Amino acid sequence: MITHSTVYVGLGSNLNNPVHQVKQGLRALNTIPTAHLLTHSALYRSKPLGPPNQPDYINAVAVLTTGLPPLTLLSKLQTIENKQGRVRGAERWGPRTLDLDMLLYDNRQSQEPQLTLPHPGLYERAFVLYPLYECAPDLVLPDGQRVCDLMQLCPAEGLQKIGVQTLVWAIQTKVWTPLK
Ligand code: ROI
Repeated sequence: MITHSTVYVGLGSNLNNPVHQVKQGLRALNTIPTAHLLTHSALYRSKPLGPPNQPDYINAVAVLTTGLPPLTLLSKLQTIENKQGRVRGAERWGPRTLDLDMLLYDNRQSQEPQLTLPHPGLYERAFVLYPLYECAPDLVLPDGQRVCDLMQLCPAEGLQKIGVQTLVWAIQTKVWTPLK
């Protein structure tokens, strides 16, 4: 029997037209074999966490269903980041064209060197919690914490919703249709 897992992915960009990078990233997620984009949040503008002398970020969260195991999916995410011009090994917490963070993979908890699940930044980052809540208001994390409770403890700190969902996906055709 094929089982499908539910995966939450955080997207972030602050270089080379970040809105375009995030939308392109959402489309690319849907092209991963055996992965389907179920929904995504609005796009949000956020102040940089890390060195302040970098542009604001655009953030979003996507929800995927996939039969790929976590590390296989991780490598697909890294391929997408690379295709969108990601340069690794640059300044720590510096600007980037596209970051795809695996936030949650079902209820898995893992501390592998390549992948920590849930993503350790999930618990206190407004630019993750608010779009995550938008996708799944009833979500409970593997340790029993509710996303809605974490969000209430986390000030929005200049987080700005910049658009409603701009893409819809036709299930049979995998064709993206921009909403008017
Ligand atoms: N800051 C914001 N606002 N959004 C991000 O996606 C983001 N990603 C990062 C660092 C550099 C930590 N800061 C960020 O990786």
